[in-house]
Amino acid sequence: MNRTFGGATVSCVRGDITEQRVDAIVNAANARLAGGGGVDGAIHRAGGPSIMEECRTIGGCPTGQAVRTGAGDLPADHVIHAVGPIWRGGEHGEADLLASAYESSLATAADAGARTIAFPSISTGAYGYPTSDAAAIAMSTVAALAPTLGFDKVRFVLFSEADLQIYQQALGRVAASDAGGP
Ligand code: AR6
Repeated sequence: MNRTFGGATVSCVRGDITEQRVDAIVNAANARLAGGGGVDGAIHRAGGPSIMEECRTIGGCPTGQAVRTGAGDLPADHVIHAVGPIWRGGEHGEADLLASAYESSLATAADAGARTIAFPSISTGAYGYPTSDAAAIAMSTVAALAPTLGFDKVRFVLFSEADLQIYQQALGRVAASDAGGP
């Protein structure tokens, strides 16, 4: 499923983020950039040790922000390590922090010259953010910002069929409101 906002085509696919041939892939990292499970574990395993070496040099990243490293053995050129919020019930600034993590990822990738980028579903695994709420924030943030930063393609890469459906619905809603529809 694809929708275009300005010059940026946003799509949702089911797959593994480590296999994406795009300029930049986004990691769902933690504030210490210390590695872990989920997407983070998969990226460091597939990309090799150079990514962690760069993460150690950078030292950390505040929640809601993102930093860039190379991509080691991965097919992408850059890894953008974004730190999403841990879900604590929704009244601790989680929505703003999640939007900020997407914004900072796009800005950091654009600074590095990226025009194509792949995102996982930040914060909805170990960090427990409800997926449909997170998908709505992800889509509206990307639809608003990706065209102004010169992106050609933004791909959401979902691990499960259920998550794919949720992200597709969110994309459809944002496209409808962008077009002035229902
Ligand atoms: N490709 C795409 N999506 C994936 C992949 C993959 N290879 N592997 C898992 N997912 P999570 P978070 C999905 O937990 O919630 C780590 O330990 C997964 O099914 O990776 O932001 C970090 O070090 C889920 O839908 O990220 C942090 O400590 C989504 O990616 C913490 O977890 C995000 O799940 C970050 O937690």
